[in-house]
Amino acid sequence: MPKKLQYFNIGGLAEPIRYILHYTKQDFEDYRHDIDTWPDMKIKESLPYGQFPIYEEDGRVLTQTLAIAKYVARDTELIPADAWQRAVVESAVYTLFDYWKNVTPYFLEADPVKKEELRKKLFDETIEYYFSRFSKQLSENGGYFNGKLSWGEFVLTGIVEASNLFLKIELEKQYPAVGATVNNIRNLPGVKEYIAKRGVYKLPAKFDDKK
Ligand SMILES: N[C@@H](CCC(=O)N[C@@H](CS)C(=O)NCC(=O)O)C(=O)O
Repeated sequence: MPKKLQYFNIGGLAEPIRYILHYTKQDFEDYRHDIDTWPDMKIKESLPYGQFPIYEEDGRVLTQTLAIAKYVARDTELIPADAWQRAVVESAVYTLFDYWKNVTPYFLEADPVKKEELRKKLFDETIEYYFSRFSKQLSENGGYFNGKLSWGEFVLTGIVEASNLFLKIELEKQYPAVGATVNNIRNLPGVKEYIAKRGVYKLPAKFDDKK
């Protein structure tokens, strides 16, 4: 049974999974739903928890970005052999998602006053809080979370790219150590060719408040 990843026609949370699948040379169906016409309630109600990404293999369905990313990286050098090192990478990806949980309420907020409050906190505090720390950890560990390429740097790259797209910023420029790691991932064999083929993502119109 072929592997299938379902998400929207943007990078978002699926992109680190796509990167890992391409880097590790796994064939999969990269099924993309149109984000502009979402929600399709029939499809949404058919999903285990109503959201993407979902990953299917052998008739089984897996939800949650981090569970999927770790699963598709299994049996490769992207999962550290040592239990402590595995935990350090997991700690990094959970922290990346702690950061990301501050971003989604901002771009989903429709009320301009509430949105402005969220924007201020995000841009004045949250980004710097997390990214100064990610930068430090990467700088102290040779450009990786724990001294060696792992699935954690793929997740970092996806979260940085999604932040750039949805917040209209360039985190790589603000945080050069993060930029160096992201650049490294984007140039890995398999990932590089995939990026060249898929082109540049555009911010979906419904999330563009023209600011
Ligand atoms: N914790 C979940 C979050 C999934 C999630 O937020 N998915 C969003 C896209 S990034 C979604 O499907 N949104 C559409 C909806 O909720 O209808 C994960 O990491 O997979």
